[in-house]
Amino acid sequence: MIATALALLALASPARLQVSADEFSYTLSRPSLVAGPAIVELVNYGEDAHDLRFRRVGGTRTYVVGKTRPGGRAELEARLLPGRFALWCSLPDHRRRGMSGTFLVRRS
Ligand SMILES: [Cu+2]
Repeated sequence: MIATALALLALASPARLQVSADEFSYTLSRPSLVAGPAIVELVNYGEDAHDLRFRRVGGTRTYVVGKTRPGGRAELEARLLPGRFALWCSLPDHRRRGMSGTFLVRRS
């Protein structure tokens, strides 16, 4: 009974991914998360503004976590499909300077 309740609780709570930004790189809290509801949080530890965009490889939708000032944070709730996602900062020149990466969304 308790196991069932815990399983339901696990299903109800979204997966979380924290992405820390700095000049000029991202650090991810985990390399993969389970498909379904997710909260992606951008935390800016840098001295410049940064944002976060990500898209599933082969997908068409680009998710946007808006520009955050130094010390700021922002988050986005989304329902993610399984696959590999590419992420990047859209501020001029930041992607080329190293602000990009990938993460994996795996089937539960
Ligand atoms: Cu940036």
